[in-house]
Amino acid sequence: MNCTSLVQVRPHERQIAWQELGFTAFFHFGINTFTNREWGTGQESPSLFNPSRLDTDQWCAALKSAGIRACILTAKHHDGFCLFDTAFTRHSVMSSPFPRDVAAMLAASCEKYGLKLGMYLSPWDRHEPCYGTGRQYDDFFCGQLEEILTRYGKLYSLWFDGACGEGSNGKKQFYDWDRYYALIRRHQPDAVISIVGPDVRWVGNEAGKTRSSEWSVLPRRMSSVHKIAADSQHIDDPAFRERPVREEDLGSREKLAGETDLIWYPAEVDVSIRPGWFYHPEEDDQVKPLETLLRFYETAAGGNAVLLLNIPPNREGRIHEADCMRLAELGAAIKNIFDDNLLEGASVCTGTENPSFPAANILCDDDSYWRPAEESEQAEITFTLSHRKKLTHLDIREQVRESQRIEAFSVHAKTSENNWEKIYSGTTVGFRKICRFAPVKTEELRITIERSRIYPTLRFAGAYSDPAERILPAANPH
Ligand code: FUL
Repeated sequence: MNCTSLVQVRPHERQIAWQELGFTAFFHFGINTFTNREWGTGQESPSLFNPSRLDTDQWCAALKSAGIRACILTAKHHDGFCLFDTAFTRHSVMSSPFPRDVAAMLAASCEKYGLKLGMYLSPWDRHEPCYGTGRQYDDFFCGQLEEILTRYGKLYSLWFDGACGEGSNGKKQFYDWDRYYALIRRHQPDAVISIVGPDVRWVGNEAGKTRSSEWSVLPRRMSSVHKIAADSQHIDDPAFRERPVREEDLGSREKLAGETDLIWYPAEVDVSIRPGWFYHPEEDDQVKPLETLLRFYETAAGGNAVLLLNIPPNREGRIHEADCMRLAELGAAIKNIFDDNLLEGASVCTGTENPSFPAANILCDDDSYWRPAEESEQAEITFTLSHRKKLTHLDIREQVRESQRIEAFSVHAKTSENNWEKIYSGTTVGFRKICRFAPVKTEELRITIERSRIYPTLRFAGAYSDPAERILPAANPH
């Protein structure tokens, strides 16, 4: 496909709304929390589910302290135990010593704290006797899905993972995905369908790694349910989390040259704050360090992806204080870096002005944007700051409503009269690219766009300084 066709591939508004969230959370909570396992067998007794101080407000407050804007609840994991009041099985909270609809409690807390809510409903169900029967199980699953879609207000994401094994009867189910998707579109047209779905792609690992070139324009076959299932996790193997990302180049111009059918398919980075997805008391001292989490944020939310950070509630039904402390530290670190945009008050020059898309738009954090007057793959944008400042970060964003176009860019800072130093070079930008570089003092900053599809766009640029001048652990080894 040529570039003219590539840039015709553009996001749906529901994908833009999802990507704008940037930093989101997962809550893995359920019977596994009480059995200390990652995957339940489906044979667990609901009597085990007994959180002593369950407090979904506390979960939401912890997220808010980190600047997280949405969360996804494991309404049902592979063991089939439901955290919600379902009419389709007795294997739920309603048969437990804590007979309350946890999904409803979380929905109320999200409303109170201004967080968006999404749901994880595992199609793989190791408890349900009709699993593996085809139509009968699809009816059962759609019944539960419809409950989820109609009772908890507006949802932003329905999250389906690719794990698909045998049921308690030894049978495997072939899911009627098209039927599930149609139900979601009917009840929640603004929600994205993630991972085994057409709207949001799994980045390919559970280790918090984003590709250095993360493309959102990809071959449609990437979203085929067969391909997703074949590529996803089938075994509960901790080594899996460290497996290298499959295929580094998914969407370069060269890679897409022979393709005929493309879609907008942005990446999500799901990773846990602890080693496991569910809470295990022995992992209380293994909450990831601040620097690691900050790197996840900068390389995922700032790498044309969305960060989905898992924070598992404990057996009390609360977020453990170690995780709470780390989340508050992370929120403070992000604020300290990104709250003060040092390009405010700067002037911006792009050579020939385009009156319909002026350069000044780059300084406004809204939907307006800049594009060059001519159809040129290259461009130079120079910012003159009000005075000399120390910088450690540049945040740049394309107007993805015009597709993803930038393929290579570099950043230079004027460090003295006649001396421009290269401080960063990168490839893709997309929705948001955070560039971190060694501290530099400068009054002038230049972004050189070296290659793009037809012409580049820029919706926003901001420059920042990390007061702590942290050195983050290595990112993107691939
Ligand atoms: C995987 C599941 O098997 C894990 O238990 C976890 O829910 C993760 C987010 O998705 O495929």
